[in-house]
Amino acid sequence: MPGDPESGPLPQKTDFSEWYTEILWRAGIIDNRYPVKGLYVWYPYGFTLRKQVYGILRELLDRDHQETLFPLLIPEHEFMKEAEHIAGFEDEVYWVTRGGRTPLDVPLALRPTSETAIYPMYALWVRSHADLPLKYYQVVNTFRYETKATKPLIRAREITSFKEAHTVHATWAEAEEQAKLAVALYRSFYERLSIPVLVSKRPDWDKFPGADYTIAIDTIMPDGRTLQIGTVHHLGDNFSRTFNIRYEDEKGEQQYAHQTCYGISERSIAAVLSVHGDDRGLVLPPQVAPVQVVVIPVIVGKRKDEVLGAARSLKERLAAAGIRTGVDEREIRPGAKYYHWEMRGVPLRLEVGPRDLDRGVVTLVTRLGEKSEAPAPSVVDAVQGILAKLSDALLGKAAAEMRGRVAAPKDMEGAKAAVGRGVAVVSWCGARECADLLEKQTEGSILGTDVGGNQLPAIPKDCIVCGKEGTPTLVSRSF
Ligand code: P5A
Ligand code: ZN
Repeated sequence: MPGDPESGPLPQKTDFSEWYTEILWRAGIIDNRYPVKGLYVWYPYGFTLRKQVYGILRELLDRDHQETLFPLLIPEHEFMKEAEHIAGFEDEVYWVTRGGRTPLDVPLALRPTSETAIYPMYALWVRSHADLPLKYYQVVNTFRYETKATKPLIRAREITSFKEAHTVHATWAEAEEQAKLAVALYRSFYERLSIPVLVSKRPDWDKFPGADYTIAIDTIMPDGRTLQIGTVHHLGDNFSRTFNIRYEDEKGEQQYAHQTCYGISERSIAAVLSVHGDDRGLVLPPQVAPVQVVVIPVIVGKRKDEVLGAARSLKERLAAAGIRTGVDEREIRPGAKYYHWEMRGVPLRLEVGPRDLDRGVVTLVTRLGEKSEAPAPSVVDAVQGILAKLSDALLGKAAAEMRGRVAAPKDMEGAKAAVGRGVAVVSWCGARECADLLEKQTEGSILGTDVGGNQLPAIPKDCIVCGKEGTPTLVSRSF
């Protein structure tokens, strides 16, 4: 059973890998026992969390994008059209080659991402400059035959929650503008999850296959490794030339379109669990917690009915105010109930017992351990206030932790130490040889160059390897 309280203490979060594996099933998020490597099952509680998280993502996208849905299967001849794209994904594609016992005339790829499913259709849809810009997105499952160690939500072979947006524009500059808007959108998404991020431009050798450039969003996990939790790609006219996506401009001439695409997966949920969780389990931001408030009737002796009645009416009042509330009426010790809901990350616990009833108050305890009391009649206001402050507190706490893991080392030895704990910010001139040496000596890899908005510590301008003028560059070990 998910979250069996008899299953012993949760590993300390200092052993992040153990903690992560345990918390997923103990808190009822993911079951990793499905008999295909890299495929995982969402428990209902985890699925509800997913719904909340993707609700925020959809809300942000729906302001100026439209949702659509394309097929899972891509014919081989479309998939094989864009040379760089193929080279980047060829080793990761699952192929469907048979229908029943009959070999298929055209082998079908399970989409590892949907450029080659979507763009042949865009070629039919885009006719004139009046059709542009076009901004569509879909939330689908994609398949990647990952060869590195698989990990639930982080490196799956079936990515179940792949949000991919694909936009089309008249000019390169307009596509660049869209890439900036997409980065801003992802920034607000992660702010709504109380997750601090680092935004950087990936080095050329690490960009998305077929893109002009890639901007990545990363966060730092509790073990100091970075996790890429979103990417924005400027595709230039590379795909439009391959798939013949053209529009008629105002002068009546045919022009190739310019494109962007950007994606987020269930790694966003891995980040929520990992960044905020602690030694007692999950700590879910109120914005996305499936249960925001749990009411615990503290039942002793004769006044059971009275206490239960009060707990239920509290729940009704909170639910009526739009707060996702549960009551735990099970006949077990209050301590066991506290443990149960703490593990699942419920942001706020309300306790009502005979003494609270007599005094006309409710006791409130946040998941961060802050205890307060509110007069029963004004409990809805009190809860709303506490939940709002908790979101800010979680972001503040996580941002401080991240700042503590981003260092500006003086020399290569310092850079290596910084990479061991998190991210080193060093100056790099852009030369591949300097990158190779930097990566070798720090035992890390270049995440990317600063694109601003990261509040990085100040560093000298000269490349840490060769001394020529460079750009602030992030180096880390990544998932
Ligand atoms: C952008 C959307 C793309 O595929 N095509 C459409 C572009 N980009 S990407 O960088 O390859 O993937 C987007 C994000 O998906 C996450 N991700 C994964 N999550 C879980 N399991 C995986 N195996 C996996 N691979 C990629 C990353 O967060 C990535 O930024
Ligand atoms: Zn250099």
